[in-house]
Amino acid sequence: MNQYLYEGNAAEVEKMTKDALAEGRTPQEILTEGLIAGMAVVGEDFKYNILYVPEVLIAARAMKAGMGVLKPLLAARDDAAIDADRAPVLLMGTVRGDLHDIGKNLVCMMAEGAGFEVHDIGVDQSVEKFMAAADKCKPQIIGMSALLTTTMTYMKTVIDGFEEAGRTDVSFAIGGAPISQMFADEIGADGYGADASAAVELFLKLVGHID
Ligand code: B1M
Repeated sequence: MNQYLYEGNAAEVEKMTKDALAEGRTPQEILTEGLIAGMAVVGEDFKYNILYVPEVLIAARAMKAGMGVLKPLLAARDDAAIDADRAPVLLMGTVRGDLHDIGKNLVCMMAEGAGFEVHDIGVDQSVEKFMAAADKCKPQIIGMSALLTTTMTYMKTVIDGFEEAGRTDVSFAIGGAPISQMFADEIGADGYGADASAAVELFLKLVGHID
């Protein structure tokens, strides 16, 4: 599956994801060892100019084909999920200037599985767009994703924007490959998730569902 993902063969990645499920492998194992591991190799070769943007885009499409198969399973409410009638609202988006959405989409799927009502506003989102969306869906948590060192700084712009508007009724959670706990502390975010599971754990803590 790693190799097919690297080659951008979406049909094979989709088929192998289904086959792996039929063999009894868990969605988590397929995600981590099949899809994410394959994309890590793409990321390395991208860094050293062995692969270029078009090839990476095709690999991303193959990854999304596999994620499409896993989505109903990852987003299915798990046993420990928050009661549906008390579902806290999570607003998620990738920040302005950044078009990476695979990690954000994964976080959204797993948060749904934990019982959150998820509003995903997509990529390249400005502080104004986050505010307009927050007016509509009234989130307890705003989750922001950034994959570029040039866009991660925009997370502070969003947090400052809400603070300047006196909107302190919302918690901010952040994540993405270049993000660290130190950066989260520096920009005044309420927490950082290293991966989708850690992000969901953080969301549950922020709404007081776990300690
Ligand atoms: Co981009 N890209 N890319 N890219 N790309 C990176 C990020 C890069 C590290 C590659 C590299 O050089 N090795 C590099 C950034 C370098 C840097 O900033 N230091 C890079 C670059 C440079 C660029 C361009 C500038 C390239 C160019 O045009 N010259 C360009 C920028 C476009 C833009 O955004 N304006 C660009 C474009 C693209 C594509 C469009 C081709 C494609 C994105 C397709 C898409 O997302 N729809 C792409 C891809 C696929 C990657 C890599 C290869 C893979 C990213 C990915 O999907 N990983 C990436 C290399 C890498 O990360 N190693 C790279 C899989 C995903 C499951 O992991 O997104 O990390 P990740 O998400 C994780 C965690 O980070 C966390 O949970 C997820 C699940 O475990 N998480 C959160 C993520 N968001 C969270 C939010 C939370 C909590 C946790 O909220 C609370």
